[in-house]
Amino acid sequence: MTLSVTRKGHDRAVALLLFAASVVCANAAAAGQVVREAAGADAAAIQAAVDQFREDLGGPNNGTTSGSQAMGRREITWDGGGDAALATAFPSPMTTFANRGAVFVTPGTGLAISGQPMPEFGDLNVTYPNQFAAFSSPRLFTALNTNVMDVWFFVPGAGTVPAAVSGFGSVFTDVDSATSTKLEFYAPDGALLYERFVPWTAGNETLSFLGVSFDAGEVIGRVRIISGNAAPGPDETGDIDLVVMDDFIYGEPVSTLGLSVVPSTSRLSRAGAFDIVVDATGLTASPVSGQVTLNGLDVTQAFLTCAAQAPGTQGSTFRCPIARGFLPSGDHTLQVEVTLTDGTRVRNAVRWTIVP
Ligand SMILES: [Ca+2]
Ligand SMILES: [Ca+2]
Repeated sequence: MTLSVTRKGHDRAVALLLFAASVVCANAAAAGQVVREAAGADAAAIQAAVDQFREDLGGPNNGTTSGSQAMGRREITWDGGGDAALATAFPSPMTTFANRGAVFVTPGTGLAISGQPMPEFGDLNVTYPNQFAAFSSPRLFTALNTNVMDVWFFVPGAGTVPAAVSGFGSVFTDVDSATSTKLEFYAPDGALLYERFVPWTAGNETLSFLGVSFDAGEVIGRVRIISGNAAPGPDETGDIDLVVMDDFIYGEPVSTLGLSVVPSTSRLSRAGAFDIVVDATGLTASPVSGQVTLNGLDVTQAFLTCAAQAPGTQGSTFRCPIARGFLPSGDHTLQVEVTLTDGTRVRNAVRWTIVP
């Protein structure tokens, strides 16, 4: 879209008809989360699910390349330093991987990467090397004195520009319970988009994988990881299920800075009218082009035509009124992406659950 809206041309009825046609098409295409998961005795048991998830996100693996790349994904194996590396603890927030666009926060006392002198967290408990196994050898990851941590996304680099991704997945080791280990996916506006337990399998030194991406345009600003039902430290006895993490795999982080959409992610009554407001006034450079999608389908022209006719559209704030009953019941995701004069892009999305 061109963000300088002209007010000539189509009348508002045409705009709404266009938008309506887009909604009908987009509704047919509505999907949502794509889940890849597996659990088993060894790396081979989850390899296909991991590879399918990588394919969902697309390539290449952008490693530590600074800035948000046009395509691809990021991965963290924790294996830098190799076999000789010492077990290392980090304070929260842990910014070590900000160059890959991820910062870790925990309510516990910190986070740790496993290593010598007793790999697989034998430093936390001497039984753990017989409990846990690596997917990518040799190092693993955990939060300390808690089973809870959050992954926040930033534009890869200094970790100062908030960003969002299209999907996130993690490998876990030794998930023994169907309800101990979970991923929660939150939109940039803070609303919960989806949550799912990580698949389990009996035995020790097993591996599990859960990866979720979104194909209707949703983006994730934060992932909460609940890893097992207790903090690492004790022996795994009784109902305790200790779980630690290996590889993180996630979509390329794209800045959300200065771009917002309301209504935010929420339930909306079909009986009510509302205005879609896209606010791009906080962008750090001038917009060059952009795209609006509804449920994954391009509705840029319809949205701009609607906004051009509506009161309340001025400068970099775009308003499109939605009449009562206009959107069918169900989930609808509106995503806006803008390319700036400096070549960077900004992207945000909301999901409305329309209820009767
Ligand atoms: Ca590893
Ligand atoms: Ca366990």
